[in-house]
Amino acid sequence: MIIQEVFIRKLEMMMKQPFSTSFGTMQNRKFILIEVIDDLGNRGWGEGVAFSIPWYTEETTETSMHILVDFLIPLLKGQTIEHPDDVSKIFSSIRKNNMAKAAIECAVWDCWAKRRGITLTQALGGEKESIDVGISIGLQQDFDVLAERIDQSLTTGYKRIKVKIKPGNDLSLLSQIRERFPTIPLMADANSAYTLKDIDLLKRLDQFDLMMIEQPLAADDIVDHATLQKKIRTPICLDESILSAEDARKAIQLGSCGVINVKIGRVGGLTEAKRIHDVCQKAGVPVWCGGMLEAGIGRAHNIALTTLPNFTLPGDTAGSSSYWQRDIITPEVFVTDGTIMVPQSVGIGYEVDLKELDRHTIERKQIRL
Ligand code: OSB
Ligand code: MG
Repeated sequence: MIIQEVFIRKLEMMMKQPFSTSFGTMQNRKFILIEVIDDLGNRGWGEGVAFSIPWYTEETTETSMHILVDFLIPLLKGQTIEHPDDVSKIFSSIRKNNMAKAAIECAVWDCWAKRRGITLTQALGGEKESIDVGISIGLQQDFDVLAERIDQSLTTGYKRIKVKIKPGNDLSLLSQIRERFPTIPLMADANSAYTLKDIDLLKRLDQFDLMMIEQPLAADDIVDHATLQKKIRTPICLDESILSAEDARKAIQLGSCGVINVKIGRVGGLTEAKRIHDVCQKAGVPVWCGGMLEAGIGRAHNIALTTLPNFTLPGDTAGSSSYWQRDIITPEVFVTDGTIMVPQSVGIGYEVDLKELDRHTIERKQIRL
């Protein structure tokens, strides 16, 4: 397969509600969509998941655009791609910029699956016909609003509830949740808001029987996490700290975590996400698929990835309607009884709604290779 043409769009989509984490609040989602066309006219889609502000990782929508246009897409010129795994090798001279890499790599995976007439799930070696999912609920102004969101999510059947915590909004928040919902599968994500100085507070989180605590310490740390994990019973789940299968191997070897959150964008694409899955599977460490407030195309890639067997814990792939008035794919992603049916048609398995896409497009580029 040879990629002959790449269309890049920048979209701007307003989320139904703002989403707040320990690092900030997001509502106006600006992101990149990539469409590749191969030598037989097959098409594939990928979504860039970087935010407009570099507070989750150093990438932004604009840096992704720059890296894609000036470096990554030109590297594909004249390359014969036997398998989508080749893409990460072609990009190996470019350091990091994982979200930019993943955007185009995911488009190549979709295109390759369509060329072979198979689903993306089949292309990845996935096994599930449906996936169990959870939901991530951002920080709220007051507890009643949060409780109402949890209630709604339980009614939709979400298999676990993730809440965000930050210093000053942790122990009392979790004890209020546990008072109201004593036995629900619950976890908390700190997005790197603590340090080892907070060890006494972090130890006290054990009383809430959380499924795990996600990324309590620094984004670039696996050493302090190992120290912390020895002192708390709650399993640590690493998110920001894991950028590759090598990172996963080292974190597991050090005892820095009991669980890993895999995000396709954070790790540079589906090939690396699969490798992390495999490393964790061999080590007996369960994984789940994280989210980046994606629109439908990113969501579709997450669903396919989650069909791999070691994705044994419910991830953050909530239904389209949790984020968007109207998603850019048809059908939208629906969650019933906390599960999503894995689509059965070729590639990502959803149609892209071009009318809806055009409505949100604020920039276009076309590159012939
Ligand atoms: O840490 O997983 C995270 C959203 C934005 C940035 C980071 C994170 C999140 C979420 C929400 O937790 C995931 C989602 O619903 O897509
Ligand atoms: Mg997280």
